[in-house]
Amino acid sequence: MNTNISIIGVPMDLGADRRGVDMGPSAIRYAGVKRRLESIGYQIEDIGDLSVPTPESYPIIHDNLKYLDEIAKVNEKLAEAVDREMGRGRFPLVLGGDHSIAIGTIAGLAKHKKNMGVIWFDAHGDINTGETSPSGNIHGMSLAVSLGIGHPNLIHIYGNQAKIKPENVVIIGARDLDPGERKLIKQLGIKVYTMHEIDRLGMPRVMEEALEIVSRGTDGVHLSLDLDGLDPHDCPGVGTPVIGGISYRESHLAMEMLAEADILTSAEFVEVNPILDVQNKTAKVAVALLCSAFGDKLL
Ligand code: HAR
Ligand code: MN
Ligand code: MN
Ligand code: MN
Repeated sequence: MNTNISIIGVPMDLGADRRGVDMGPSAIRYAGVKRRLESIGYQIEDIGDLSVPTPESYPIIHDNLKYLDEIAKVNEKLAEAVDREMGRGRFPLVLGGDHSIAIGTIAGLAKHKKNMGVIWFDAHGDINTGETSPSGNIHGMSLAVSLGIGHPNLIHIYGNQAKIKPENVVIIGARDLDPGERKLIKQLGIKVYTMHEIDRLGMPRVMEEALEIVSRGTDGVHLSLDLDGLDPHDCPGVGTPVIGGISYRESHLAMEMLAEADILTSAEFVEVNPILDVQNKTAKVAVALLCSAFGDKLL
């Protein structure tokens, strides 16, 4: 594992309805992300937060793609930052912010990784388009956009083609998929481990299979971890909680197995909403998971 990590904060909340995820990067820093990673042997450079416009200062122009132009601009800047840190040989660790920032993270990574594996850990598929989205919130579209599907202003961010391929993606923890998302997932043949598969197979088997899929023939693996993938009992501080999620220990096991496989080349932790949280619990879980993903051992 690359021991030089660059933290990039993205206080983005234009992609989600509920305000508060803009405080996510700050909450995760407060929970000790730098200190904890340093204590297990990593060199951390925190490059700070990108600047993100305030929703109150801009009108919603497209109801089915809210804050399209503003989100596109921030993601362009994020892609540049990720590209730059990768170019410096560092591991980009992006802290959100709502999940629309995956568009920029993945676009930046795609400059360096032509055949990247992606683990999308989430209660949701985030594979809507402006046409299928029930909300118009772009955080529910970022996986589709990265696959080259969606509004031209989004899919053309920092490069023109699809940034990732469907056969290199696995979704883990899904339990709230919209009709249009189900259709697209089937069309593209994306491997999804819903809560049903996690219950039936158990997390060890799910991760063994998932790791095999994302590492087969790929040149790197990106972890896009939405904290709402976990059960709201353990992560109450998320904008769109869905009951019946991955447990605290199951999610740790997933991260530990990922660390053992030693394939991770970038990561982002998103959707932490301190306003809805209880004593920064969700940010603390994010930091604990992050440490497990970076190889922290229990003994
Ligand atoms: N599928 C719904 C939509 O597109 C809700 C998804 C958004 N929630 C998230 N993303 N936190 O994972 O509006
Ligand atoms: Mn416009
Ligand atoms: Mn998400
Ligand atoms: Mn989600």
